[in-house]
Amino acid sequence: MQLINHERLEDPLGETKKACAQMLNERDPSFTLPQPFYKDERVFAVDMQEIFSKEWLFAGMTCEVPKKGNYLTLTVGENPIVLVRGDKDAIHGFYNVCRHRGSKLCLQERGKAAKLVCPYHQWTYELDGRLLFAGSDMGEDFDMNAYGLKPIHVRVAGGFIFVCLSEGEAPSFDEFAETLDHYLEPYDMENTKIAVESNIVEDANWKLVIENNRECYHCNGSHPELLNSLIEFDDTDDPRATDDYKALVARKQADWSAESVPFELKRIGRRNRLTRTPLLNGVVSMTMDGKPGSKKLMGRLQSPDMGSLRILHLPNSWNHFMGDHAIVFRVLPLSAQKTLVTTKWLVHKDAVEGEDYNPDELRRVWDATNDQDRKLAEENQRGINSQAYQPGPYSKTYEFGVIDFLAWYSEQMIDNIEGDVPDLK
Ligand code: 3BY
Ligand code: FES
Ligand code: FE
Repeated sequence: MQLINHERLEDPLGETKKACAQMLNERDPSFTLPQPFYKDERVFAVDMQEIFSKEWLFAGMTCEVPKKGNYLTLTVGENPIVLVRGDKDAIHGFYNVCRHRGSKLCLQERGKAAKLVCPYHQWTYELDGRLLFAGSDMGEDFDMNAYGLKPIHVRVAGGFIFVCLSEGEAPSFDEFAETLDHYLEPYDMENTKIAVESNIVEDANWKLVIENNRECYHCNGSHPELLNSLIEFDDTDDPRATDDYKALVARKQADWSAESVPFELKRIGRRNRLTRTPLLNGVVSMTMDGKPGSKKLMGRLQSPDMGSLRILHLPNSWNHFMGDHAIVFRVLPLSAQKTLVTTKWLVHKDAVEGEDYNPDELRRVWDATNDQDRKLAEENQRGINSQAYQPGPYSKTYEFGVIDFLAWYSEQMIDNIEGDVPDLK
């Protein structure tokens, strides 16, 4: 499928791409990135082409499109996307762009439609993207088959929907998909619903948002609400892990084994990391008082005391699954120094608002945490924008997660740039 037909214009980013690859090749992997990676609109455009248009991205949850005709929209850079549930439970993904004169097609964030009808001149598409109706005067030789919606890659696993805008083959995904299905089986994610959600725009580069999430070095100074439940590390091999933590893990893992829920730390390349970790002793959920935020437990779980199943998907998602509710996070870059962070709190679909859960209570810890993280990322951005900024060293004890994220980012950028700038080497 030919998506872009701009070959008469030279790639205006060609030189920027070469410079990016060179700077990434030369950087010290245990230091923050050179300033342009956080600040410069041209480098941002390269991020959008080489990462956000080529890698798998977390888009939304299958429970957001529960029935045939339900759709969900999002925007990746300049690309509006629509995900729609069609026949046989299939979830289709398309550019949300009409093939007549290019209007955006589905305008709501979520909606339900028997067919997808363009608001401009009512061209009408089947849920699988075929063009069904194009007015009455397109001429006799008009070929309806040539004007279907442009598809994107879509994968569904464990209740998550991922998309990839790559023009050719998408990167491999099978191992992560199988792992997600396995780890999320106890939660029956198709039968959950969004209790409440938030969208915040942070005045910071998307990588600063992810870097901030990949360490808890800042937690003590910034996150009193989160530290009512969260332990600052999640691995018995972590240099900070105490004997008490190791003993707690051993006890909880015995309980989790009895419920047949996975807990092992699993890494898939550097892109994905999954692990179940205990919350503070005596605490079962990320709520202000540590008690369940929803009385109805998720899926087949019998105990609320499931710790937190943490799932990382680079470049744009981290998640916490507890016994009573789950919190999913999606990061979408808006410009070099603006990023949309969407947080969704999910509960069992039969949980009754006001009886089983109170959305205002459910969201309190992570609303506070998100706002604290927003301020940290924004101040980080302000300092980086200064002419005084130069890359600084990460702590290998506290910030290895950030080092890993940037190792993934650098490797993907260099590989993907080499794929489309032939004379790079
Ligand atoms: O996602 C988390 O749980 C936390 C928030 C702060 C640090 N990060 C690892
Ligand atoms: Fe969609 Fe005209 S642009 S029908
Ligand atoms: Fe934080």
